[in-house]
Amino acid sequence: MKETGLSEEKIRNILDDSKRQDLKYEHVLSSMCTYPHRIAVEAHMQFIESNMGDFGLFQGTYNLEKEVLSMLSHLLHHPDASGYTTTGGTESNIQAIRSMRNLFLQRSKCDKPNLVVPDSAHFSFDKVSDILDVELRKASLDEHLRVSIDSVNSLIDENTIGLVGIAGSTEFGQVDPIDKLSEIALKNNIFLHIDAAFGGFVLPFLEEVYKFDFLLPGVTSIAIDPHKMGLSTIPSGVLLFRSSDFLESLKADTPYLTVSTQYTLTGTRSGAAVAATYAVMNFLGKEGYRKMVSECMDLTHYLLKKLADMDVHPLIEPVMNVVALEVPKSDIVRSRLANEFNWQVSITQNPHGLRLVIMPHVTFEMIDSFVQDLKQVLQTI
Ligand code: 0PR
Repeated sequence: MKETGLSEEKIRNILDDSKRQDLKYEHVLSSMCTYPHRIAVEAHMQFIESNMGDFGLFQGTYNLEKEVLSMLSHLLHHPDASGYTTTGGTESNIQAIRSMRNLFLQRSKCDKPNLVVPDSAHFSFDKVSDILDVELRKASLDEHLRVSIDSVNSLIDENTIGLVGIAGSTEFGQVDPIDKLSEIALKNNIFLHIDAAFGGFVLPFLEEVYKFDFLLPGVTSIAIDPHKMGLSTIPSGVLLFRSSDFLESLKADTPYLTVSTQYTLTGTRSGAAVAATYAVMNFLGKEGYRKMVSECMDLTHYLLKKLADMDVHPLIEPVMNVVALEVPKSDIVRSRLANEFNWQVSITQNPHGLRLVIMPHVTFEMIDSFVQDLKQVLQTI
């Protein structure tokens, strides 16, 4: 830091310059985030100093958080759910598994607890394993890239604290057979966490019905991220538990704050993101999200039709607005698209493919132009 501060003008120039170096979403087909809704941005700015880590000081924001939790508990079919707003899917997954582990260890003696997750689980579960010292057992996928129930069953033993099911996998946008996972969890008397960080704001608004939430009796917790398809600002995740016992198992005493207990992983938490989520959910309503999801799906099908004309096909029929394509040498294709045409796409690992996420910032024009550029790359690969 310099001894004497810079002028406002100088700082603005530096910031403008840095902002110009950031990619515009108009070139991004790899991200699960997008421009937040303007009403979310407005609310975020209005509550910019609000700290949910000491919510006794910010009673108004705290009431907004309660409203957000209530709206999502209803959406996910369990009005009595308890939880809190997190920084996103990673924190929600850590806290969900931490509570499972704590409750499991309260009732059973066990040296090395393990957790069964699909092979398609987000890398946040590797962090979970490291932080919580819980062994991760990765179940294989079936030909539709959903977790194989036989594989899950084969990995469970007396030290298994629970299972994870994914409702919208990061790479493929696939939904695991959560009804079957729910039955297995109940049969074995273990917990079941659903990672709906991406799919939580998609599945309830699709025409086709997918059972993935608390309607299934074995589901004990759900992660759902407003900062992905919820159009809220970053950082905004939500973690919901079927019963308050889970939350209680995360309790820490905070005697000198305005509230004497905390259940969260972080201390200081953004109240701005809470207000943003409240604002956008109330502004759009279910109708607004249904329209947004339907537009993303129309674009997804438009893209697939154009790609089929070029003999490029998806690895699985997309369930949501995530497309994994069967493309040879996908890593080279990805870097050529970036270097020659300024497109950001990503790749899938297993099986290899080219991955596109059709977020609300994507337009028909973007797809036309991307497909044209992809065609050129594929002709010369
Ligand atoms: N669970 C699932 C299913 C996810 O897809 C993600 C993130 C997480 C958990 C973790 O969420 P947080 O990153 O909010 O903690 N999925 C995206 C991914 O890893 C996150 C992302 C978003 C990455 C935008 C890049 C990007 O530009 O691809």
